[in-house]
Amino acid sequence: MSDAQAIDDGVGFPEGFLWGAATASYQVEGAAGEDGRSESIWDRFCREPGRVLHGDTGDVACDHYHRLEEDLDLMAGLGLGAYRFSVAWPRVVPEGRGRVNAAGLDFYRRLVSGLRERGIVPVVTLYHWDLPVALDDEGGWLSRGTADAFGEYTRVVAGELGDAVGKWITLNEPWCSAWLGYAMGVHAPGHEDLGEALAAHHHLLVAHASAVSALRSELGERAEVGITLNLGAIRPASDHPDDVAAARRVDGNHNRIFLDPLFAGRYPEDMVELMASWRPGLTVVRDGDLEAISAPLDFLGINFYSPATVSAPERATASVDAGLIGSTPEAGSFGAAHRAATLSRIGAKRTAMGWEVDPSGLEELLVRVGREVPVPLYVTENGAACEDYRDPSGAVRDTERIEYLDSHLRAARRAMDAGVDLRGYFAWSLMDNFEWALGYSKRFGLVFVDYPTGERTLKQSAAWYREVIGRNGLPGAAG
Ligand code: IFM
Repeated sequence: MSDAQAIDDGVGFPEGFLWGAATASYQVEGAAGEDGRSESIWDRFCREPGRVLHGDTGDVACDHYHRLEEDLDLMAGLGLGAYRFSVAWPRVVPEGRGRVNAAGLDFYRRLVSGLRERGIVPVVTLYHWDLPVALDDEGGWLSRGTADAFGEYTRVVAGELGDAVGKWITLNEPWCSAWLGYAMGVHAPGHEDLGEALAAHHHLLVAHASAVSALRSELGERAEVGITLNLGAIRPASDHPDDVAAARRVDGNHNRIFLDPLFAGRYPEDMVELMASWRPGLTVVRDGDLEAISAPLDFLGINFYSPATVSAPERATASVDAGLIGSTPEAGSFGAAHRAATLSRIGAKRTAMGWEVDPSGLEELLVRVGREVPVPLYVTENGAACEDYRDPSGAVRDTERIEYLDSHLRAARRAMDAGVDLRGYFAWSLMDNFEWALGYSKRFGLVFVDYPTGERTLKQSAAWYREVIGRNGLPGAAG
C-alpha cells in the first residue's frame, strides 16, 4: 500500500473504489402476486412441503416493493456508492417470453431513478434464481429454449433501463442454479440428477452468452457486462495425493467449469472426462456455444463467504489428527460423484450458517482469479449471518459481523497490494432477507428487518460501514 492510500494507521482503498451492498428480488421484494408478477420456481418450491424451513415463502419478504422510497433513503443514509439488485424475470416478462408487463418494468425504473437521484450507482443482476414457472413447465434450465428466452428478456430490460444503468451482471451464482437446483435438490426446482445438473450448467452459460449478446447489441459501449460466480477457495486437507486429487475435482466443479469456458472457450478436460462417466452420451454442447460463452466481458463478480477443505472420502477420518472433522461426503450424490468429502477445522470460528470464518480464503481466491482472468474483479457479495436481535434499548450490536467484514476487507486489500485489480465490494446484504431453503432464520443484513411489521433498524455494522465508506478505508484497529 502506498503512503497516500493509508488512512491514519488504517487501511485505505483507491479513489473511485465502489462501496456497495447487494440484495436479490425474491429475497426482499415481496408483492409476489401483485401488479402482474407471475410465479417463479421459488414461489412454487416454497409451497412444496418440507422444502423451506418453517414453510417460509417470499410472498412478503422485506416488502421492499412497497417500501421502495424508505429503502432508497436508507441506502443514501449509509452513504452507499452502489446498490446491486436483481430484476425478477416473472415481474417483467410473466410468461418467461413474449408479453411484457409494464407495471413490473415501472418498479425497476423507479428503483433505478431513485438510486441515481441519490447518487448511487445501480448494478443490475438479470437472474438471481427466480425463473418464471411457465419456463420451468417447458423444462426450465434443462431446455435450451430457456437460454433463448433469457436473451429476449434481457433485451426488454436493457431497452427499458439501459439509459440509466451502466453495470450489468447476467447471472448470479449459476453454480447454485445448476448444482443445488438440479443435482442436490436443495434449491428450486429441487431435482436430484447429475445429468440434469450438467445440462442446466451448460444452458445457464448459453443463457449468459445470449444476455451478453443482447446487452452489447442494445447498449453497445454504454454497458459494462459481467457475471457473478460463487467461486471457491478449495484447499486439500493434506498433501496426500488422494486429497490433492479430490480438491482438484471439487475445484474443477466450483471454479474451472466456469472460468475455463468463460475465459478460454473450453471446458476443462478432466471435468469433461469425469462428467461423461456420469451420463455417457449426454450432448448439450453445440457448435459455436463455447465461442459465444467466451465473448469478452468487462468484469467478473465474485461472491465469497468461506473457504472449503476437501479430502478423499476414505481419508476424511484420518484428518482428525490434522485438526479437521466431518467425514460427510460433499452433499450426497454430488460428493460421491466427485469422490470428495468436505471437512471443517475443529474449533474454527463460524457464522450462524455454520460457515468457517477465514478471510485468507478471500485473499487466496482473489489472487488466483486475478492472475487467471483478464478483467477487473468486484466482490459482489461477502458477509455473515449472525444471531442478531434488538436489545432492550432497540440496538442491534452485531460486532461479529463487523469483525467479519473488517477482516475480509483487509484480505481484499492485501490481494490488491499483490496486484489484483479489484474495483469494488458489495456487502451481503443491505438488509435481512429470505435465505432460500433456510427461510427467515438467517440474518445477513446491515439493516435489521422485523418481519411481522417490516420495521427497519440500522445495525451497528451499518454505522460502521457508513464510516468505512466515508473514509474510503478501514480504521486502524479491527472492529
Ligand atoms: O443469500 C444468498 C444469496 O442469494 C446468494 N449468495 C449467497 C447468499 C447467502 O447464502
